[in-house]
Amino acid sequence: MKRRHFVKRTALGSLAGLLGAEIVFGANMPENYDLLGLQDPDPFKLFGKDKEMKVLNSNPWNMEALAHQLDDRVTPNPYIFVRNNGKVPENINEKEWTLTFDGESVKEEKTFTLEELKTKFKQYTYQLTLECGGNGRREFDPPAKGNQWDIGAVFCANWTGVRLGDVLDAVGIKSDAVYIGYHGIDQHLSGDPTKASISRGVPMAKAYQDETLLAFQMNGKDIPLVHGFPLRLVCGGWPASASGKWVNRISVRNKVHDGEKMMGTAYRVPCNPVAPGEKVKDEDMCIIESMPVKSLITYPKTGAQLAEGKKLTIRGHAWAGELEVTKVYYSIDFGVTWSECNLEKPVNRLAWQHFNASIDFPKKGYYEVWARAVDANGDSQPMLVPGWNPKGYLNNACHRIAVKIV
Ligand SMILES: Nc1nc2c(c(=O)[nH]1)N[C@H]1C(S)=C(S)[C@@H](COP(=O)(O)O)O[C@H]1N2
Ligand SMILES: [Mo]
Repeated sequence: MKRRHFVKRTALGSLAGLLGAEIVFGANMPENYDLLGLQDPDPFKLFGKDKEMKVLNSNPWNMEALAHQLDDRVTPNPYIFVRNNGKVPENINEKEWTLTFDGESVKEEKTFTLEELKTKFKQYTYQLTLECGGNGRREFDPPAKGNQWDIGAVFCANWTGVRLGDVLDAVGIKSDAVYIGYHGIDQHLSGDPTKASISRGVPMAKAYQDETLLAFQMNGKDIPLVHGFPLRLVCGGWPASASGKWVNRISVRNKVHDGEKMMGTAYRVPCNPVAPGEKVKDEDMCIIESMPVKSLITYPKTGAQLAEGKKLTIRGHAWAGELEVTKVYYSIDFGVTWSECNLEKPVNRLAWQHFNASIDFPKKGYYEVWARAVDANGDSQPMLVPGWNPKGYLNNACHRIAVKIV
């Protein structure tokens, strides 16, 4: 991933600006020298991520997991995908952190310190699945612009915090409230302080769900900086873009929140299906709410080899936005026949569910194992990429792995 900048000695003057200091012995530098100070920082070290994570972009930082890295029941930090729209904040002082409630539909503006949030409200811990709306984007044809996520922009962690609903009650909300919008402190990529990198939100009904948290812990520890330290809004089951990182302000709105990336085509899909490549007017695009049913085979890793006559136990997770997953099936014959997997109940609403199956292969050779989940409404994952849309959201096609019996 490291980008190398071979430096020409003649460029010394402009380099001082990039490095923030004069290169004192610059005249001694060999021609076309690879200056350490100009190399990208190591994102794995920077964010505590596993070296196998796939970096999609360094400005802003975006990285995703491979399927087998998501094998844990609760995703540990090294495998949690990173999605930033702006710059990751630095030098956060947790002791001085405050959260302000404003907007047309608060009775009065109110500010809490982080300490007040932690001590004045009851704390809850839930496992919540967060998936980027654009997960799976790379499969759309014609292609959609944006991070070319494969399957790894999803995770399920333990989140500890207070219920947003409890805090909204303490603030006092007018009866005309329809939406909340979050504001985080991350700067826009341009560095322009008047621009927000992202400011999205959810309708009041979602804001008031038991599992919608203002969280200060992830997996039992302070939230890692890149995932929103010291305070994050967590709205499980909805596109992860609704879960604002580094939140310091929540606006209670008397209309659908119109913050950055709420309008136009951002995190929206055509209200009615369109043909691949079709132009869609902004007013015909609808906000994504609950994410569709999906599953991942996390063991074995694709490409696994197994001796003839042995059973293979596959396992993975399935999730369905606001809904529960009721069945997961697997197929080893390209979808001609399907067998049911064992499926566990979720630990709590909006947590992903675990499945496994013990598979017999009829003879030596190459196989693909497909998994297909079905939600409580009876909706199934499609085998192929579903509903093309201009921004490449909501690809919940079946996941598959290759297996060789030798
Ligand atoms: N403040 C802030 N919150 C944010 C974002 C961001 O750029 N800034 N990105 C959103 C998007 S698009 C996603 S998919 C998730 C990613 O969360 P993660 O980096 O913890 O995986 O955070 C959401 N919350
Ligand atoms: Mo996202």
